[in-house]
Amino acid sequence: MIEFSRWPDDLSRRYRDKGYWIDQPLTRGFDQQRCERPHAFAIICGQRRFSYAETDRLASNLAANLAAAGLGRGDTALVQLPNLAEFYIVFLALLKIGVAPVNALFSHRRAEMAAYADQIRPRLLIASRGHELFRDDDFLCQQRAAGLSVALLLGDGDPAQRLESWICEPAILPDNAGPSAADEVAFFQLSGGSTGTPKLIPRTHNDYDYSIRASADICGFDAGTRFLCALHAGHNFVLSSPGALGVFHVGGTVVLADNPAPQLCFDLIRRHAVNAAALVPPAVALWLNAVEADPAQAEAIRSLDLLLVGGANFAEAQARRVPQLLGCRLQQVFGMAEGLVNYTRDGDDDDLVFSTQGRPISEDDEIRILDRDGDPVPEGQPGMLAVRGPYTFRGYYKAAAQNVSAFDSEGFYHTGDVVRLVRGNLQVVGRVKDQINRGGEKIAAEEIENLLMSHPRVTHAALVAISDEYLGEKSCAFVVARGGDTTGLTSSVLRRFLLGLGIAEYKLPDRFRFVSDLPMTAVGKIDKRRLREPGTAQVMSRYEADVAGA
Ligand code: J2J
Repeated sequence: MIEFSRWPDDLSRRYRDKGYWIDQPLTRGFDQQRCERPHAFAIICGQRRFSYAETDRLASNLAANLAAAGLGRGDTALVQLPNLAEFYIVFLALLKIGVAPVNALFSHRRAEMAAYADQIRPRLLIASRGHELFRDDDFLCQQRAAGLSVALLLGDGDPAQRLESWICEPAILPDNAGPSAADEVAFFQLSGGSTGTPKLIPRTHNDYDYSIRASADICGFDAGTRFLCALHAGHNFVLSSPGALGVFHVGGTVVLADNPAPQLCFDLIRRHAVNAAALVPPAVALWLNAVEADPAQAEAIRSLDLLLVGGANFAEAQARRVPQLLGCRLQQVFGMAEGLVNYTRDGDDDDLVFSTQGRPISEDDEIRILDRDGDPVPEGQPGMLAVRGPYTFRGYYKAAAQNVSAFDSEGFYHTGDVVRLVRGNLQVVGRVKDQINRGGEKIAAEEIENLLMSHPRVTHAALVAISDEYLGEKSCAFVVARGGDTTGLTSSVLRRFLLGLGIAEYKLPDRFRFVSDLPMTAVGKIDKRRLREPGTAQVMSRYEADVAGA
């Protein structure tokens, strides 16, 4: 059994009584559709199409082969796959035998993978030879020394560890194999983070399945839904809001794209009559520009009925262009891998849909919008968002110290987002967490600052957001050189240094500024407010000094 912070008994009882938690495994939705419409397509991936029955057959083979290799309930897995059907086959297989995976993003590199492995100590690793980390066996050898027992690689030459072979080899699941209990950890979601090391979020079958069922309902997904997944399949947004699992719950089809580039996606939309998609704001901008430049493209995406947009701030002016140019409905989503997900609703008027990020899934999502003293702000005023509810986690995995600051004594998770209430909907207006949101990709400032300061010639570093027309935010690192000597210490030297440490490329500072010292607050912390461009994130600044521990 995997240790994690549970909901207290009174809340668990309430969530069951209200029918949110139904004590079924996370494969429930898929299993039901596999019985009801075995021949319907669940996944389209390039030229390959997988019916519900076929997907299940392959996932069952893999599950049984893994069980025969001694893997089962209570074990963990580190998984890193690109947007291929195998991602879902593996996920379903692991759920079937109670192995809890971390699904790393494909952009993650050695540093992130090692940090996840350190936390979960995986017995199983599933990855692709196409990823630079798995071109040789270095990382695998390290993990074997640390307790890894099975490694399966997509595209490997040796059939014994070739993922495709394990998926295709028919096998029968032994009677004693099965999913973990519904109130136990089904898998770990990734936190965007705001501290030094990437953190993991335990998600149970009960809580995640509820968020998926409710999301599919709110977004009107049904068996006719053909959903384009163009962000990484493991990201919480496209996995569960309603995402691929929402599609499987209703018997629709997931169409996989490698990335959100308009040419690629428009072609997939046209070929497969895609009617729903989910994007981060910079990708929406690409789509809008493509149609504006060539209005004939609008015809190619005529089937698209619904575009879900979330992950980062979406400018109202852009939002208004979505129906005009793309000819589809817009639904804004403000969600987080930690739990809480908000949607604008069908009945919302245009102003609400274009200018707010929606309201929570559940009437039992308890929302508080707080001022610096922890008191509720007057209605309509910006404040820090805290939440407790049937699918919001109760603690990061193995992170007792961080949980103390992220949760209050009543178990409310303090999200680090600054929001205000607009006619019952939330509008995201800023952030107090020390994070950069680079077009939906989250960067924990502290993680990069620590790595920069591990360079022998750097004494201090501070990473802050700078505004960017396309991504919304980019990152700028302020660096103090040892002894003030910057000779030969250039941006490219530091970028190479960071790359050498094996971090994902999106975390590399977009800009470096070498300074002789950094401004300090009265309590001796770096005063990031003074490093930011004037006018950037003013709302955030109002709270930041207090949160920074003044
Ligand atoms: C502004 N900021 C937003 C939005 C998330 C659905 C959709 C997105 C995520 C996600 C997700 C935002 N406007 N519409 O998990 O299920 C910022 C907030 C939030 C953080 C969470 C889902 N939507 N954000 O983006 O875990 O700061 O999840 O706390 O990656 O993204 O990031 P993440």
